[in-house]
Amino acid sequence: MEKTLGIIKPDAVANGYVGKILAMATDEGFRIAALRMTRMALPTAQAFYAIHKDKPFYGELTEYMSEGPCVVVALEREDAIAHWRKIMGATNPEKADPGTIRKLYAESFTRNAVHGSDAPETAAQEIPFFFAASEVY
Ligand code: FUP
Repeated sequence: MEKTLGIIKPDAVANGYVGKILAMATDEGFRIAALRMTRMALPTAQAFYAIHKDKPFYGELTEYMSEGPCVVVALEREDAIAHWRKIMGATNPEKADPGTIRKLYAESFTRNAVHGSDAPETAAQEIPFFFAASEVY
């Protein structure tokens, strides 16, 4: 079993897609191991996306991620990291496969509805970024 960090981003929360996205996760066999709604302050979003701090889109990305509440989840399943990325779809929703979360619900390349960890080392940093060990069930 593997865990990944998922984020339902501010556009998807504001557009009312929390229930639909969580249902897609559980329908795909994910167990919700942790869940919280939280609005990141700008410095928190900047810390979460520190890997992108030199990229031209960093300002736009971190302002968007702090504009309203997200729903953060730790999702558990066999092959959780790769499988969550598969059902999220490509980063750019215009390139995402039909039926993926981003194709269905994303607003744009930046405002792309969901996040998922991209590797085991990333998940091991991202889950504790949001959850104390005692909050992961
Ligand atoms: P992903 O792993 O699919 O979330 O994508 P990345 O880690 O490469 O990028 C993180 C976020 O930055 C993406 F979800 C969307 C945003 N982004 C842009 O806004 N513009 C870009 O050119 C690349 C990424």
